Amino acid sequence: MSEHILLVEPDYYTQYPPIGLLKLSTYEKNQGNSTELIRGCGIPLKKPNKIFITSLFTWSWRPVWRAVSYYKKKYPSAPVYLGGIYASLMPKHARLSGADFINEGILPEVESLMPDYRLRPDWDGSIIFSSRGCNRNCGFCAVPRIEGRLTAKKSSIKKMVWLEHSRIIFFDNNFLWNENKFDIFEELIELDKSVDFNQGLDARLIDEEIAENLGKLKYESSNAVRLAYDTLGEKKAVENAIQLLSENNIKKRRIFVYALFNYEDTPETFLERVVDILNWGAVCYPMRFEPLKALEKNSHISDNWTKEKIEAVQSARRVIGFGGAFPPYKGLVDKFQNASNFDQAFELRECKEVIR
Ligand code: B12
Repeated sequence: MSEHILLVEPDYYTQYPPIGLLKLSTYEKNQGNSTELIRGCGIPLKKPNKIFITSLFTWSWRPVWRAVSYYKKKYPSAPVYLGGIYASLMPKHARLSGADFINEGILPEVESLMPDYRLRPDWDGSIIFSSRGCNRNCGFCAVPRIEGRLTAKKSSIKKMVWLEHSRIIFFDNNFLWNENKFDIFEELIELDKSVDFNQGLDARLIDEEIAENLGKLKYESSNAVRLAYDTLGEKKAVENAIQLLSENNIKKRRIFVYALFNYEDTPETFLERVVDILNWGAVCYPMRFEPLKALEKNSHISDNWTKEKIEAVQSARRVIGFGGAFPPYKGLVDKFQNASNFDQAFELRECKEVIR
């Protein structure tokens, strides 16, 4: 007998549709079941036989708990399944929500299915994992814990693109490690939709051939490619990648470089990376480290940092930055470059007009 499955996206802040649930919806429909998607605690059109709740950042656990207890109370006979990032990283904590089943990690059987975008007709972008996992084992990243080493390497993504969508968004953790990437580049060039490598590209893997392919793709307006400069050990690789991209049709000002801070760095080594990025002509996007199992956002302060110094970076992003980033505007470059130390670099005496 066919079942009705209620898919619940808890009402935390999110910029993307609940892609895991949309894949589960297709899976369930293929089994002859019906589905409906609800955000937060609402009233479904039909009484569900099963309830699937997803989760995202660990610090967004409260809305997840709220959803579990709301639906358990409303439909005591329907089992509640809880999956997603928080459930995978903190299964013991997630169990305390009262959910009947906790799903850790991904579900390989739904991974290659077209997400059921009919449930989100307002959304205009095909979200694709052309691979899962990552072969690097960076201590600040949760991916190896949830997904392991690079797996599920697709050589074609065409069938994962929804015809009506104008953009393609890759959630891959390390797109360039997939040996089938050139087949995917070919498809992307043919598809001619705008592309977003949402999680950034590994600068250490960018060579002439890859830069040439990246240069042939269409990107969204403000930024083209995102890279990361997490430690000073990556200096040469990031500089080289920016250079190669700029020789291949991608303007330096359209390259966003994430600079991790509040991890094992110090304020001074962070400043060195900020100055490097701006000197290379790219946009610097400071990225505050959050521990893998943080239950509160913005509360962790690493041994080398203080609350005041972190606040100085965040204020600078707000006051003299643009959209939280530092573009290589002359005033900004001069300010950071001429500072003799971190405190001077992030002091906010000048007004925004001077920086521009
Ligand atoms: C896209 C993304 C973003 C987007 C926003 C995502 C969004 N939805 O709004 C952007 C780029 C903005 C972003 C920002 C950040 N991100 Co981010 N991001 C991701 C990424 C790539 C995917 C997250 C996602 O949406 N997944 C959708 C999921 C749930 O769908 P799915 O994976 O297909 O689901 C499968 C399973 O989970 C399961 N499943 C899911 N739901 C359910 C339900 C049931 C019932 C069942 C049975 C199964 C199931 O089955 C599915 C199919 O296999 C992950 C890394 C990753 N590979 O997952 C990091 C990740 C979530 N981000 C992370 C971090 C640290 C950040 C930042 C803090 C970085 C920073 N320092 O600034 C910021 C914070 C932003 C904020 N708002 O607080 C960490 C989170 C760690 C944590 N403690 O929670 C992750 C894990 C990456 C990492 N490197 O460690 N991020």
